[in-house]
Amino acid sequence: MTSSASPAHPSAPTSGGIHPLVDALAQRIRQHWSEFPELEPLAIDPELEAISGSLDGEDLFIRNEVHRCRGLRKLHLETARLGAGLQILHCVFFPDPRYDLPVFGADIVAGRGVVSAAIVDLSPVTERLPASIAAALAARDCGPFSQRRELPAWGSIFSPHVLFVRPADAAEEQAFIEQVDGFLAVLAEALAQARPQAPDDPATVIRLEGQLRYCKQQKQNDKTRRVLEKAFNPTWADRYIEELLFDDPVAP
Ligand code: BLA
Repeated sequence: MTSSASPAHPSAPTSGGIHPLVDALAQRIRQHWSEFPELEPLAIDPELEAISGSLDGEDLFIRNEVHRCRGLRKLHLETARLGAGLQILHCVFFPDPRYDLPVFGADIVAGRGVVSAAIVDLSPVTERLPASIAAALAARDCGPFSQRRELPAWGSIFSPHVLFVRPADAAEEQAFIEQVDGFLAVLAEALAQARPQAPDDPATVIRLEGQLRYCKQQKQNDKTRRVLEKAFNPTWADRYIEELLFDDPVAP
């Protein structure tokens, strides 16, 4: 193993060398969740909250923020620098299955100052998105992006409205932030309207299964696992993916 990782103080630096898109998008996401109903922090293992070390002489850190709110069982934002200049923003909001809400997901991967992947979606946990959400997403402006990317096979979990691009310049990076903003505004509106169903309602059970499928598919992304294995080690990567990134949802 070429890396060393040790828990750091939660105020450990998170901006030294971070890509401005990662920083700006993280700020925009925090701004949105601060207005979500009944937002509260979730407890997180201090060993996973802030991780810092070095890899091949480069700084390595991960910062994790985890909350819940009415309608969403887990809001997770990770910002990371994982060696070789690789910078990541990973964000998933998992719905409380009692509510008819989709999964919000956004991911940015930047290497040596160039963003290779920027993706955002509201992903269905049933056969299709709730009609009002689908209509709001269909009505939005799809942005100026010059380089759209093909989804991998496991990406069948995403909605028809998923945006997956390689932003070509600073203007397209800014446009990506505005796109994420648009998806979050649609989610915020759905959250404001949403009412819970019973934990044993068949619709709740179906949504729980849909969320489990979302996690299973995400875990097929070998690129995530490979990066974490290289920065830390396979056992640690496995625990991180299974316990924090895509832990199986439990019945409400
Ligand atoms: C791709 N994800 C990638 C890549 C890396 C990571 C290195 C390849 C970059 C590229 O194709 O240009 C790594 N992503 C990570 C790591 C974490 C992470 C280490 O989030 C976290 C610690 N991935 C997600 C989520 C989505 C997602 C929530 O975690 C979408 C909502 C998507 N990442 C995603 C997709 C690809 C990707 C679709 C492209 C995969 C491919 O082309 O095969």
